[in-house]
Amino acid sequence: MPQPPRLWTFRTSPFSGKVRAAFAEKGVPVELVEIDPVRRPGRLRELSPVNRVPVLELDGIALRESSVICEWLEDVHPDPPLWPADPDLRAWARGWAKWLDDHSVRSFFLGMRKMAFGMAPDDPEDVVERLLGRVPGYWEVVEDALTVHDGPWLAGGQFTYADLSGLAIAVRLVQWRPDLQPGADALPRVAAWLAALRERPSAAAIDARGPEKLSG
Ligand SMILES: N[C@@H](CCC(=O)N[C@@H](CS)C(=O)NCC(=O)O)C(=O)O
Repeated sequence: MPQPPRLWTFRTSPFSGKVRAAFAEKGVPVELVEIDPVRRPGRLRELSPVNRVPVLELDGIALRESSVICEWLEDVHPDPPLWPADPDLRAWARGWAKWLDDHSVRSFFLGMRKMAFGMAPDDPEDVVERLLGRVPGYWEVVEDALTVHDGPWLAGGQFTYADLSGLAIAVRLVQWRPDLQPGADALPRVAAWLAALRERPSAAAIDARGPEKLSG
């Protein structure tokens, strides 16, 4: 019997949260394997030599990189589609998914992680301020992006993986750093987009965790 897909994650990992939410958007059940991010179980490195999550363990293969796992999900469970059918719009949405992952999500979560768990020896003293200080400027970029297809989502009327890339930060921002939220007066589109993301039923997946924590 084929083994059901198992997703290795930890609750506060944004890239894991994106994948958990993608499964929720598709209505596809997935077994969560919760890891201790500080003392990672040895099995994780066997599945993925880079020792990072998320990892999707399938029958005989392990997939890593959140965007790649989402591509697998899209291929295997095409409905409802989470990319636009139009190739131009799809490429546009892919660009925003990547930009959000590489900039807003990375800066915010790396800054928060360094604040909570400490800096690396070679980090500049103000690394946390530098990382978190980029976030307000990123909201201005997203405000402009949201004007292109007239919302409510980045690609217009269809919710896509580009929006999913903003889901973890939308949820954690109000929990951890409400001061970094965009103001509704200055940046109405992005403020509305973040609020709409938090209203999505799949937003609950950002706080989901597996039944027991595996530790190394
Ligand atoms: N580009 C990767 C990033 C994965 C990643 O950085 N995962 C974090 C948790 S969100 C991690 O495991 N970090 C461990 C580390 O930095 O050692 C993806 O999208 O899956």
